[in-house]
Amino acid sequence: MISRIDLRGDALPEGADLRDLLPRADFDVQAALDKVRPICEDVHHRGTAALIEYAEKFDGVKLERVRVPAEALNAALEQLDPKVRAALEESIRRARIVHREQRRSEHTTQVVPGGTVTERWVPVGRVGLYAPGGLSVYPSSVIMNVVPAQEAGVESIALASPAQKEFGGLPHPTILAACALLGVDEVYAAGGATAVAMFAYGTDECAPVNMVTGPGNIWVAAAKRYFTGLIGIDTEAGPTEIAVLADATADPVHVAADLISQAEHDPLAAAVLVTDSEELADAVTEELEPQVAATKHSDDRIIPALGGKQSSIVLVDSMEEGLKVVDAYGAEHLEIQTADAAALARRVRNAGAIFVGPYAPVSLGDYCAGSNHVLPTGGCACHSSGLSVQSFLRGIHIVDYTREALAEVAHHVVTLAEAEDLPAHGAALKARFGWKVPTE
Ligand code: HSO
Ligand code: ZN
Repeated sequence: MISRIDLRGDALPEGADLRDLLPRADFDVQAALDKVRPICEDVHHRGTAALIEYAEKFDGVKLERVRVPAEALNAALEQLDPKVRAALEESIRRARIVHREQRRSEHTTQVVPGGTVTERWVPVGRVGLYAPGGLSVYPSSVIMNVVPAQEAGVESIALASPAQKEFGGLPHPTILAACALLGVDEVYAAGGATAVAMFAYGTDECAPVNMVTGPGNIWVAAAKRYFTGLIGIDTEAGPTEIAVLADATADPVHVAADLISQAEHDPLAAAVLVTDSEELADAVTEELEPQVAATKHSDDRIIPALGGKQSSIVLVDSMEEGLKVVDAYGAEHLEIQTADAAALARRVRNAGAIFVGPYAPVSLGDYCAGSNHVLPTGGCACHSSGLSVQSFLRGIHIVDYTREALAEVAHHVVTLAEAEDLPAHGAALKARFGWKVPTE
């Protein structure tokens, strides 16, 4: 069901050579761009009419309009199962606790007497958040997008999720209920690339946004790439990934359950176990069989995900080597189930989020840890972070110098301007001092 890669014996290769030995899904966003480009441009030119046509083509439903009426949001909240409501509320409460702490305050640095640089943090004005609704429907992703945007102070928040045929062309009612719980009232029934195009270009119903965030399929990732530069985006999200770094002390029942938990998302999802214990590898392989057989999405998603080239059990000589492997892999989610899990976790450099010890499964982070579950995939954890308040803030430098402070440094500015053959830059300084460079 799951392949093995044996890296024991020889010394591990470094950097890209090591990365090339590790499993990863083919996720060719560049190729998807060619299909997405005409769709985005069609939405640009025909707006709502194009969105309605694409909803019919891709979601099989004929919409009257794309904007979800307020009554539908209220009705979804009223009809929400009280147990689900309580769980969503707890998820929101915990996410707020963590994300509120991420707010940044203004900071002024005195560079020299009379010369200061202040960094002011200003929220993005208007954002478009995306909640998928294809293979699965994730109201939890509504929370993970909306809470950091709200805590950052974003004033205008819109959310899109695909139209669902069985709900009369509205997004899934639990998505709508989550929006209502969070106080988001601008919601659109739009999916995939068409939703990103609606946000980027705007339509008669939806004002254009400054930034789009949220997970999605390859079409969403391609559309985000297409609009990079015109609008801000978070990282491009690919199929979900779990890596587990485990030693002989790990419980194979837990490890198998956690690998399966993320394989459940998508046939392209990746589940990787890195271990120095062949006994654990064998026990996990054995344990996967009954657990996969007993769960709901085994045939359509879990078996293809675990059996795909993106998933594997990687055997290493030691936990030191295991650490190198997980760093080279840069998992979206990394669980550490070892004797010294907390100490090892502090040494990891590349991961979207790290889950420490036997009682922090990824599923906890997906819903109720307080952490964010919109995380970098595909190795992007080596340069990007998950969604946070910081994603929705811009730092603006405010430069304030007195005449004396400027005079003190003017000759250096003029020298650098001349070295770059930009004499007018220097002249902007000289003009303030009778066209002479003040000497030290
Ligand atoms: N594990 C997914 C998020 C999610 N899980 C939503 C359940 N619902 C990507 O981090
Ligand atoms: Zn998940």
